[in-house]
Amino acid sequence: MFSVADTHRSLGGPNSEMIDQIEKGKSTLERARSVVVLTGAGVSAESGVPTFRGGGTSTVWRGMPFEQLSSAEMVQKDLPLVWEWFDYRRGVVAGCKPNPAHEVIADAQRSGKFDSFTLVTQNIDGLHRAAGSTDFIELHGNINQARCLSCAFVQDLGEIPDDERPPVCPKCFDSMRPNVVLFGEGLDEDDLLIAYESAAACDVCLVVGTSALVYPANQIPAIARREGATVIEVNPEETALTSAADISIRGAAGDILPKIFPT
Ligand code: BV8
Repeated sequence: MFSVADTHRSLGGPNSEMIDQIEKGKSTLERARSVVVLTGAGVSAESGVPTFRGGGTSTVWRGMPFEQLSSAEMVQKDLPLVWEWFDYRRGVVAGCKPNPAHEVIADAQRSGKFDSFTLVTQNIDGLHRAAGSTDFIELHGNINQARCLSCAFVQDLGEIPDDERPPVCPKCFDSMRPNVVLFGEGLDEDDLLIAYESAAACDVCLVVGTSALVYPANQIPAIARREGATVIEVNPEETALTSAADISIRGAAGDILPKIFPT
């Protein structure tokens, strides 16, 4: 009895390679005991959140590349502009909802099918939380929070009037900045250690929607591979990771993830 996949494969159609990769990804996850999922901006693309580098272009706003706007230097130079940039992006994200990729990842964590399931995201959009994921690592922080420049007190932006920019810390009255990791800033050491240790211990590292260009997040699949894990990539485009991935599925996260996670 032929399956569609067998038929396509036997005909050597244009998608036969992709069908093979999907089947391999699916069977790998079915056998997996310990999974790390690393997501980037691409996992939120189908929710309407713009990526940073998709399609070979880089995000520019008010004539400046996003790496310049989202930099430690800009916080020193022009904090009000940093707040305009992040308020603009919060406005874009506010209208976005999780897509099937976020939902499948949240379901997989809750399913109990894996002895260990660690989600690590580079995204600051909060859509994994909105989809029901819990206990995951937001390596680059969260767009919906502010942090005091002096005492590091963190407050939800929902508690701060939109016109209070920069927000004033309720504890020490200094100015607050977005609670995100900017270019040129170190990541939270504890978060990074957990992410690295999970990667070193997992048997499958699934990398979804990242160009794999940003350090140190891009070390996570490298550590997993070095310690013997199978690395699966899901991305419509080739990336800096593709040549090192064991399985590389050319496709959109919202389409592919429901096909490869065990139901
Ligand atoms: C640090 C928060 C040290 C802010 C972010 C030169 C060489 C190498 C490294 C460096 C260098 N110069 C500087 C560095 C270090 C720098 C870095 O890596 N720069 C890069 C650009 C070269 N890194 C840092 O500065 C980090 N800190 O190194 O600290 C240190 C230590 C101690 C003390 C001081 C310093 C901090 C990095 C964190 C920066 N903050 N975000 C904000 O959001 O504004 S990173 C930012 O990029 C976002 O978080 C984003 O998620 C992240 C990574 O990008 P991606 O997620 O991969 O997004 P991208 O658009 O690139 O790709 C999207 C992909 O999705 C594409 O491949 C596309 O094909 C795919 N896609 C599209 N649609 C879909 C899809 N996939 C699936 N389905 C779809 N439907």
